[in-house]
Amino acid sequence: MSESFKVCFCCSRNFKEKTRQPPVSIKRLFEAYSRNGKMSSEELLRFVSEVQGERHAGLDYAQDIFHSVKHHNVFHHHGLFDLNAFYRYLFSDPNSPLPLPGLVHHDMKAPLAHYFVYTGHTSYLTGNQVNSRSSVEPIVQALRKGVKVIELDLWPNPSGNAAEVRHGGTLTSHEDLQKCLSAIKDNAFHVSDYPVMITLEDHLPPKLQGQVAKMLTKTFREMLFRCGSESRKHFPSPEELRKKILISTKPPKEYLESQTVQPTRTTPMVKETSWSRPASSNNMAWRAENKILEELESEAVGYRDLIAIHAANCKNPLKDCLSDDPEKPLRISMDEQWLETMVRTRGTDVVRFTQRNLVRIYPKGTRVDSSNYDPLVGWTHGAQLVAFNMQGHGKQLWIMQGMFRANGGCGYVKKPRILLEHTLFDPCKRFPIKTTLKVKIYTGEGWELDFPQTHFDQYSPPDFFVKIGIEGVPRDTVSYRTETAVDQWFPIWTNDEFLFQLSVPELALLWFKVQDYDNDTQNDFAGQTCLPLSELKSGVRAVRLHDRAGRAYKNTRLLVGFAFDPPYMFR
Ligand SMILES: [Ca+2]
Ligand SMILES: [Ca+2]
Repeated sequence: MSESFKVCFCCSRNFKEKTRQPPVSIKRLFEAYSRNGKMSSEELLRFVSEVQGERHAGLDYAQDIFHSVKHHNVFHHHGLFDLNAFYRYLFSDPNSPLPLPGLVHHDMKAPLAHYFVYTGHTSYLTGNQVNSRSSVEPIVQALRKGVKVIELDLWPNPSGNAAEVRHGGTLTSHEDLQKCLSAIKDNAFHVSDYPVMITLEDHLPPKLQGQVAKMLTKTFREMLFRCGSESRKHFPSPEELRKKILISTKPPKEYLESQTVQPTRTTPMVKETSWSRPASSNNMAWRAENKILEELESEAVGYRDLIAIHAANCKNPLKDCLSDDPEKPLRISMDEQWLETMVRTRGTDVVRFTQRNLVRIYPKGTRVDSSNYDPLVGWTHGAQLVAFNMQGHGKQLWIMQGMFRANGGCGYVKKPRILLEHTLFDPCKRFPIKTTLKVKIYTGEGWELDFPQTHFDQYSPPDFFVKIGIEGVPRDTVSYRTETAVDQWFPIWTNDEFLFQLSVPELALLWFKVQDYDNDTQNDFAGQTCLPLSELKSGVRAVRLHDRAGRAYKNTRLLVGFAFDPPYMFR
C-alpha cells in the first residue's frame, strides 16, 4: 500500500504508507512481560506495577484495562493481550499521565489564600482589548473550562442611568450586566462546586452601585457569600464556600476616598467626587454637599455589604501595598510589570503576603492583542489569581491550562508546602537538585485522522518534531527538541530521551509542542499540551494533544515515557 500526493494534474508522488507499528523499544517491553506473543492479566498487572509505577493495583485493575481496550475492536481473547492490543491500551485514555478529570484529590479545607485559582481577565471580551466585541459567550466558555474568577468592568451607560459591562476608554462594545450575571449563575458550577469569584472593576457612582447591589442580590440570592461583621484572620476554605459566589472589589468608601481632595488641618473634611461639584469653602455649600454625599454613600451601603473580599490597588508607589491587616485578609491587584519590579527587591515579602492575602496579577496595558505573560513569576511567589486573557491563545495560555489540569480540573490547585512555610521561599535562590525527570518520546498517532492529508505538506507526508520543556523556577526552566521524523504520519523518534534536573519540582510544569518542519516557511503547528509535574504518573503514557485554543484533538496523541530519578514525594 502506498500513499499518493498530487503534484500537478497529471502526476503524483507516492510514499510508502506508514502503518501503525509499535516502536522497537515498545515491542521489547511487550516481550519482557509476555510469553509466546500473549500477555495474561497477571503479566499485565506486573507491567502496570513495575513499569507504570501503580504498585497498589490489583488484578481487578488489570481486568478493567482488558475491558477498556475491548472498544477498540482489537484481538484479545481468554484474557490475553497480543502486541497490538497492548499497544492500543498504551494509547488509550485510561493510560493518561494525569489522574482522571473530575477527581478532586487536594485538601480543600485550607483558606482560599492557599490555592492557585483559575482566573480570567476582561472575561467578557471576544478578541483584542481595543475594539473587539463584548459578549456573555466567553464568560460561559471560561466557566465551562473550569475558570473560577470572572472579571467584569462596570461603567455607567451613556445616559448615566444604568451600569453596563465595558472595557472603558476603548472602542470595544458593551454587554448587558444582567445577561453577564445570569450567565455566571447558570454556569458557575458546571465543572465543580467550588466557589466562583467575580472581580468587579467598578467605575460607578454610588447611585448605580446601589442598583448593581440589587441586581447581584436578586440574581444570586442565597448563593452570595457575605462575610458578616465578625473578624476573620483567614479567608474561608473552598470547601466551606461550595456553591457560593464571592464578590470582590474596592469598597465604595475607599472608592470615594480615592476621589477626594486630601483634607488639611485647617479645612473641614470635604469630599470631592467625580460626580459632585468641586469643594467650596463656603459653609452652606459644604453642608449641602456633605448631605448629598451621605445620601450617595447610603446608596452604596448595600453594595458594600455584598463585597466578600475587599480589594485594593497596588498603584501608589508611596504606599506599601504589602502591609496587611492582621484582623482581615484582603486582595491586592497589580499588573505583570509591577509584580516583576516588586519581586526583584521584595520577592519573599510577596510570598509572605500571599500566605494569608490574595494577590491578583493582570496583563500590562500594552497587551492590546489580548496576549498573556509568564504566569510562573506570580505562581512561584504564591500569587493565587494570575489573570489571563482566555482568548489569547499561545504558549503562556497553554501553561495556564496545564496548571489547572491538576486536582481534577476543578479550578483550584493547592499551593505546594514550600510557599506556605514560615521560612519564606525565594524562587530565585539556587536550591539543590531534588530529582531528575527522564522523558522518552517514543511515537505519536492520530494526525492522519484529525487533519486532512495535505494539511501539513502539499506534496508529502508531514515531518514532525517535538519541542519539550519545563516551566518552573528560573533554575529549572529549560527546553529541548527531538529530531525531525521525515515524511511520517506515525513518527518514531528513536534516540530522544531528555533529562530535566529539578530543584523545585513542585512548581514545575512540562510542556510539549509538536510542529511539522518546513524548510522555507514557518513550521506548521501540530498539537500542544502541558502537564503539572506534581500529578505526573510515571511509565509509558498516552499524552493527548490539544489545538491552539486548548481543545483536545479527538485522536492525536504522543506516547511518552516518564520516570523520576530518584522518586519524589510531591505532597
Ligand atoms: Ca508544512
Ligand atoms: Ca514532508
